[in-house]
Amino acid sequence: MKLAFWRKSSSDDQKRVAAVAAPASNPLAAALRRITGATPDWSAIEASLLASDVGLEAATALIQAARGSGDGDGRSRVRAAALALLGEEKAASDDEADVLLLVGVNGVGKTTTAAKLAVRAKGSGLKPLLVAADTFRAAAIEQLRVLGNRDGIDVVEGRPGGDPAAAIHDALMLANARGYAPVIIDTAGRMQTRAGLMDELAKIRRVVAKVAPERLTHVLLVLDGTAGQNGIAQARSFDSSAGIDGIILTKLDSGARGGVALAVRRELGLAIKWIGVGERPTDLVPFDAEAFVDGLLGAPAIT
Ligand SMILES: Nc1nc2c(ncn2[C@@H]2O[C@H](COP(=O)(O)OP(=O)(O)OP(=O)(O)O)[C@@H](O)[C@H]2O)c(=O)[nH]1
Ligand SMILES: [Mg+2]
Repeated sequence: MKLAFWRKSSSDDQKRVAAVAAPASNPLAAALRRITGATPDWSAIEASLLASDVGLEAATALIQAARGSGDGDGRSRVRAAALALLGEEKAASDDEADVLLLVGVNGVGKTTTAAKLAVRAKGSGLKPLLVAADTFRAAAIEQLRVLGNRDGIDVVEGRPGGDPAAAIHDALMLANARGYAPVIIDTAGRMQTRAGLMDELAKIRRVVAKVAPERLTHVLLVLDGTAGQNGIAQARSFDSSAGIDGIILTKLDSGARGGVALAVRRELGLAIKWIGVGERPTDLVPFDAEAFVDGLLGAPAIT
């Protein structure tokens, strides 16, 4: 089944990505205009990158790469370096995943993002299934049920206090029988430091591989874009326990300065798949590196 198209970014998506990437009052664009010939003011550009939450490591790497590449003005050099850092588009097969398992610490946006993904899939003519596998809290199951009802999406509910893997097992059997895809699984928030909880994630992954071996499964780590360096530490820990296939960066609309995406990419080496840009069901867009970098750097200077 061809699933990739629901993740393709439209021009409207690209505008939204660019808008959340843009730092308030765009100091970067201003710094990038302070260019005299081929001698950009690198320290001003680095300071602006830091002010946009790019982080010291990524900012240093970007400036180094941009300085080293002799071609073009400051903006185009920084732009090329940022795009290289964000990496090439993933291979097409990467976008064919039809089981998406959302993991992350408490409150980052897993449940609402699961619903947003389903809305997007449905809007593209697919038949998504939501799975409420956060069985730790009855309220979490209720939350996904309400979102599913609101958006007209079927939800398989785990039993409060029950084994999340059992709910996932049932959901995948149903999906196989009734042709649901993608299957989007919401899990409980967990501390990355709690070994038992992290083991459970590994178990869930094994169940999915067993029940639906023909379905490509991706574990997506949901990170709160406003959490900064803390998010990076979470990601390392989740990756070693469950194996992370990609990142969903949420809340870029609320206080996070977009540069955090570059920090995440640089420090984790994991692809950002989606970004959350608000609280409405449609406020999730595919991460688009070019649109993002153009938003971050501002419009090119008119010369
Ligand atoms: N502004 C904004 N708010 C968001 C975004 N994504 C999620 N939220 C909000 O973040 C809050 C927590 O979202 P949930 O989806 O319940 O988070 P969770 O990770 O499932 O939380 P737990 O199940 O408690 O671990 C809610 O108020 C969401 O509306 C986003 O992209 N932008
Ligand atoms: Mg939740």
